[in-house]
Amino acid sequence: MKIILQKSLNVCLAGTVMAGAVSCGNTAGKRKPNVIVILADDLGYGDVSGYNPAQTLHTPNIDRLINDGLHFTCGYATSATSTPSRYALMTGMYPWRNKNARILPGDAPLIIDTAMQTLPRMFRNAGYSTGAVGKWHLGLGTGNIDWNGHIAPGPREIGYDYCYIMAATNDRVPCVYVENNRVAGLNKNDTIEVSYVKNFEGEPTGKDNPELLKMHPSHGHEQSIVNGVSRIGYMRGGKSALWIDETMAKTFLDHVKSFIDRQDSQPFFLYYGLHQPHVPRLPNEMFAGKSGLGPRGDAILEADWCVGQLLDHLEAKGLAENTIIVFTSDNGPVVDDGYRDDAVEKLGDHRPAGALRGGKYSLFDGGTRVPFVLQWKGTVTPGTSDAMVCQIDLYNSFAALLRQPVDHQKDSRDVMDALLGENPTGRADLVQEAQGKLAYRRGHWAYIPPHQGPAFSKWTNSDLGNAPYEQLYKLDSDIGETENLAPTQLEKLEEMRQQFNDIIR
Ligand code: NG6
Ligand code: CA
Repeated sequence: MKIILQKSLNVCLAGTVMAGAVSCGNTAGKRKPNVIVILADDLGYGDVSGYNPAQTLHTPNIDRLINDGLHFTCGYATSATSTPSRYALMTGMYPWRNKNARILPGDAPLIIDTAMQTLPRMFRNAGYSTGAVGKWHLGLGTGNIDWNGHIAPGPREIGYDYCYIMAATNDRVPCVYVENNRVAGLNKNDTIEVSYVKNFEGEPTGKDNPELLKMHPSHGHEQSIVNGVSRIGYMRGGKSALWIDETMAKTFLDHVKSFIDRQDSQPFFLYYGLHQPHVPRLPNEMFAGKSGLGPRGDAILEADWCVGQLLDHLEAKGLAENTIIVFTSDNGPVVDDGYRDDAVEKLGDHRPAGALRGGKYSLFDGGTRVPFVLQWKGTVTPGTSDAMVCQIDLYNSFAALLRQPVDHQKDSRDVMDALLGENPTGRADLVQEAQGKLAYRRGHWAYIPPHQGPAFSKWTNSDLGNAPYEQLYKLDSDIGETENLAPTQLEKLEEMRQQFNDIIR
């Protein structure tokens, strides 16, 4: 298959570019493939039924991607939280090289240098039209944003032609959508004010006015109230533009579809940041009560529906075969992430991280090993791959596929042959990050250096991976990282420590 594929790409991509389309040998007018990256928020390795056929939660549409594509058993986010993980995806650089790549508040400045070569810019250079819809969480502006004016820099200033985003997370203010450089639908006289320091005079908060809440916090999340849910941060005004959590999925999906519908002669690259199943979990009534697992499970069903709607749309437009879809998640799963939403009570036998240890925020594999699927209908043979691939690799992998310069200064690796199912190994190693702390994976081995901090999070009820001693696990025989081999496998330990230090120093 490799030979056929390489040949077709050579013919195709080295062909004459005419009005943005590539003339492809005798298939004149055939275009470069469109590329869509769907990034779920806090979806775990065990949350997708295609990865765990025995589980009760069914994700039939993500399973469509799996059945018609290649799914990776060792697909990674770089980080166990959103901002750093998205930073790596967008830039191809390890987030721990940038001290600002930590969970950002909703009024944080953009943390990507606007002069940097980014994933969307790489696509743009290859002749693509680029769009970002959904969760952003990489900061906007340069500090002191005026939410009533021109909001920049943001996605458009790092390579996206179009964007329709939420600034940070669905539990952080401002609870409005930003379309290109403005708050969408904002009425002129309806001024928005945002603060992460203090409340605005006379405005209710979750802390002081719990009677106004339809969903109550379990920890944090007790500041401004929007749509009956108290959030992180304070905001006032902007009533004309406030989002409604229950229609957020449809809103983003509609903008995804209309972005696709607007495309003409150019191929497109679309980043689609799903907001589910991040807290607060308020899926549309279509999904309420449907999973039996409470709002977290229902939100996963809603995310799955979004994927199905997108696939149907591509099919209806005749784009199913010439579109590469990568589906993955920004970090591992969490059950209680700050709201009393029944996720713990209704979890039953469901294991969001599957057999992996830890979850969101963790240095164990459950923090960063996530569902990771690539579908390219008609080109990539469906199946399973054990190759290690990471979201950070999308930059150099797609650069190589599209005959753009591969940037060897980046931490991104060209693993396109693994992504297409032609190489069983993928990247040699990966530095994983959780809350600013690092761990290291090479081959089947996982190494966690000594870290200060709690071993266990009582808030999220999960292992964080901190220990005052070194940890070494052999993942092929111990996927759940239960037996620390550091005291016995001294040679391996020394090798792992050395290789890890060579990268981070
Ligand atoms: C934490 C929030 C959590 C979530 C997370 C970011 C509290 C107590 N916890 O600080 O709810 O918002 O930040 O999640 O406030 S992420 O997926 O965007 O990284
Ligand atoms: Ca996340």
